[in-house]
Amino acid sequence: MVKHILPQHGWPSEYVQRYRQAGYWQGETFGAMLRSRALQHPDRMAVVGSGEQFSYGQLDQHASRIAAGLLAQGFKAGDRIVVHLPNIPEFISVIFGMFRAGIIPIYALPAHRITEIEHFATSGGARGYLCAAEHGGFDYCGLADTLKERCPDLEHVIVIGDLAQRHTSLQDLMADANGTEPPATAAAPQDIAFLQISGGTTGLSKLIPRTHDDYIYTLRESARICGLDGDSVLLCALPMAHNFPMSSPGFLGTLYAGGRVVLSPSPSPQDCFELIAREKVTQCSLVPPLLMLWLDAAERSKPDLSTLRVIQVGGAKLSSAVAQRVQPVLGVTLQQVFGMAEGLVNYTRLGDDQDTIIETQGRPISPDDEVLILDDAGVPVQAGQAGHLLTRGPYTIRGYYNNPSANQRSFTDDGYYRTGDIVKLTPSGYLVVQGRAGDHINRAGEKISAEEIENYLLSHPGVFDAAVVSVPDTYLGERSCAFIIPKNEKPRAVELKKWVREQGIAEFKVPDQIVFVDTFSETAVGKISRKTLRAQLRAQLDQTLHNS
Ligand code: OOB
Repeated sequence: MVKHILPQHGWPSEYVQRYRQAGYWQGETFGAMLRSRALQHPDRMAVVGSGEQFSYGQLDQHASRIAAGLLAQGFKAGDRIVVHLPNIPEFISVIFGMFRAGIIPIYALPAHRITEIEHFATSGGARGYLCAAEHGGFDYCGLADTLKERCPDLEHVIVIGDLAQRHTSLQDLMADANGTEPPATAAAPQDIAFLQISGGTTGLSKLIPRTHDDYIYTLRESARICGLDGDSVLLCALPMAHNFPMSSPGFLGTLYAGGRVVLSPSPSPQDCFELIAREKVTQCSLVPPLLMLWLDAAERSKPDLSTLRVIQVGGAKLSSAVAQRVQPVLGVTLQQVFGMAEGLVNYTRLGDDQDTIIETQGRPISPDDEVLILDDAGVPVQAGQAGHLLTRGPYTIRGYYNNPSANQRSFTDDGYYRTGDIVKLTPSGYLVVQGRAGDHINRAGEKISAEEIENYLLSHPGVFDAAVVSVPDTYLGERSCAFIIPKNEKPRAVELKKWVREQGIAEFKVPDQIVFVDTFSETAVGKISRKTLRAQLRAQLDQTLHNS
């Protein structure tokens, strides 16, 4: 069994002191945050979704019962549970219940399947798995059965929904609570509150430890920068487990500000426009491809979006042509967000001039976000030139969870995180994202590791070699293309896609396009790195697209 080290946080003590003195870390925990909001305005609506609504007081009570129920099941502070839920109100009560008991959620996306979940459970040393019985036609209970077979250390499965008979239901768990409150000291502000999932540049995702104090700092500042207050109504259209709709400013930022969160089962314009009109939504976050869908749909159907004030767009690069349409078509202020689950988040500010809002990806949240832009040799670039973005600060992690080899690659000795992004800094201190140095595909905001998909392809008996690269796509931003050198008989493209899908992974990772080649290049095999090979293939593709 993997030994699990639970560092309270990775910041050296002088930084801890500095961030506390500056007032960024205020010694708060999520459990206490919800309690204080519930005491301030118990009857105010906190969450609306799946035909239900919960006030702050009810949410707080549910969280306490879930916390007590989990402890009654035998979980204890510091344990990890993989949380695999769609956009339903229970997502919020469950995570706050866990925060209150000091139990650490590992956030999985609804699109994740057994291979990813098993990886999260093993690499996070999870004792539990919590899912919705069914969602979008997929049987998560079935996944739970396989998971239990494969992970002997996983003791408990908790299921929300009607098909929960085989496992503990959330109702049973809450009934077990017996009115006992976990001690207020179950979680300390500097403890890990949850584990996020990294975009995964190399192989499967890494786990990102975020503390109560550091994350609550981003909520407080994001709520302020995005103009949230007690009257704000935020529509959560993207999957809530993503860092972006969670905290930039997200549903957690909205709860921090005492506003109301409206959960949409899907990000489609049809579902969302109806919810915006009905619930008088004021804010929403989208990835660029969805924004494009919304813009087209709004031009056609002229929906009532009169209450909507701001749309945050991030997760992938937004083109200025699309950015320009936001205000005229939707009648709202665009706010660009360039962030990462590892920490650093940049926003354009609501009062910025149009040029800054359209052409840049914003500036950091904190005056103590340190940003370096370096050339390939690690030397700072000339002002205004593009280079590799490195960062450290009061809410950027100093290391992944239990992963020394990844930490060696991704962090400098003095604690900077190598983001893998290529950026430029404007004279006014705003960042403009130019691209990625790393080999992942940013498909509509979902990050796909080329290496992970190559490994699945290489395990197919008909594949001699495989290289996965990104291709520009008008709708998705980027799509994935797998170059395959067949062994003998060429397998069919559909068969290879089916093979990848059958590895039990999220559908968005299945290659969009497969191209068979005889060889990668004269010099390629065994002589150049996979990274260079991918760059060559990408250049070759760009050339073909350019010529066609
Ligand atoms: C967000 O978080 P992750 O962890 O899924 O992905 C981070 C990566 C960044 O390193 C960058 O490559 C890309 O996503 N990215 C953008 C971008 N926002 C994120 N690339 C270009 N323009 C943007 N505006 O995606 C995330 C986390 C918090 C807030 C917003 C996004």
